[in-house]
Amino acid sequence: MKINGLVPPAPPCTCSSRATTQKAEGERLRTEPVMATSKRSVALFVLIFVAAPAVFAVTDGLLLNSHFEQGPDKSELNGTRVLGRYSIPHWEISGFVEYIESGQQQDDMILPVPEGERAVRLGNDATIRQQLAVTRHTYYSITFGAARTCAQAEKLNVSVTPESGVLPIQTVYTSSGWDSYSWAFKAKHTTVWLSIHNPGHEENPACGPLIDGVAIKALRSPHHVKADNMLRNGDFEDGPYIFPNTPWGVLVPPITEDEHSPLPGWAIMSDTKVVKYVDAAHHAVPRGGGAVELVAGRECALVQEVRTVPGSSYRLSFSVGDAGNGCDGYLAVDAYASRAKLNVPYESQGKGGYKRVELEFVADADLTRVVFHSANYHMKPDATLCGPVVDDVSLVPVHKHAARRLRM
Ligand SMILES: [Ca+2]
Repeated sequence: MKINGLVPPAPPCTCSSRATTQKAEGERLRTEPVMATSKRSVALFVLIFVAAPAVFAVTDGLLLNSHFEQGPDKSELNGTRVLGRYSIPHWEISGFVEYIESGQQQDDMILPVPEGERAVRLGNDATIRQQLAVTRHTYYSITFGAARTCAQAEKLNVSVTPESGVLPIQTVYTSSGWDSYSWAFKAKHTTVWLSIHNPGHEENPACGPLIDGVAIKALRSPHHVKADNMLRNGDFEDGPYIFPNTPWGVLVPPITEDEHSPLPGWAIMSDTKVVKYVDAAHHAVPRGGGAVELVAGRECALVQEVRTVPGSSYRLSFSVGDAGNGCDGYLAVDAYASRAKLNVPYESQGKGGYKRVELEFVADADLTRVVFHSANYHMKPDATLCGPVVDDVSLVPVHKHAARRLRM
């Protein structure tokens, strides 16, 4: 369903967005999945292989040459610019694409490519794309690493025909300058092109974001519900792929269609800000493997709409905590359901922990919107945005037998 309109009015952001050119922390994954092999005859396979670029059969994980470690021949480069459409193995490019290695400079700025690594930069109207073999009608999330370079309001257009989404990447959420972004689609065909395109038109045609690392993960249907919870994916156990060696989670950008959300069931309401999906491997997560960190104050809300019976009572329960990532201080989450509102203060030491809270309300419509946002803006000591964590959200009907008996 499409969720229209925004939640409570948000004040302008008083925080500062920033781009840095420091080295990325941690090592990046270098393993590559095995290319698909056809079960048909070798001759047929060779014929297909020669006629078209290899189609990558999707399993959860990295795409082929996802970190661009295999680069173009020197003869296919003019400086850093990649000349040929097929010069980068397993990718097809168009427009002003640069092949960037660590240590390369632009003017007086060192591009934030980690030591020993390689990445591509998408200049004006540049596109990289790879063909994927997927399962029809299945939902998938895409995760990719991006770093903003010179332009202020950089955006990326991610598409799998016929769906596309424009992801704002102007705010930087890590001290390394690299963020992981997610996007989702439902496969309409068995073979699809995944494209990442910079729609920008800067004066300097080379100005544009760096891309490094592209992965895919099949998602559970956004319509899946458990017997004991009216909300879908209330425990956030289903979410986008997280690179095993990135300790900073994955950003989920604004998405008003919960049908195509990297967090199945949930919409992200904002103009340009995001929520962060965090995993138990790198964060303190209240329960299970995943949770959501509300990193953008009141400028971004996590929303789900659920069918309710007007006049009936419901109980919304959820956990509020911190991700154990140094985000300390007086955090708070504002929760809304129907006309009820609850402000949940949480004093964070930045080391992990959470508390359970409940909000009872009477539905006043047949669709009730459940909304969470951080009540304030917070920053970690490294000046990156952070906030409270929400997890384990449950909505159940409350049967008021006593009240009914009184009325009889
Ligand atoms: Ca969870």
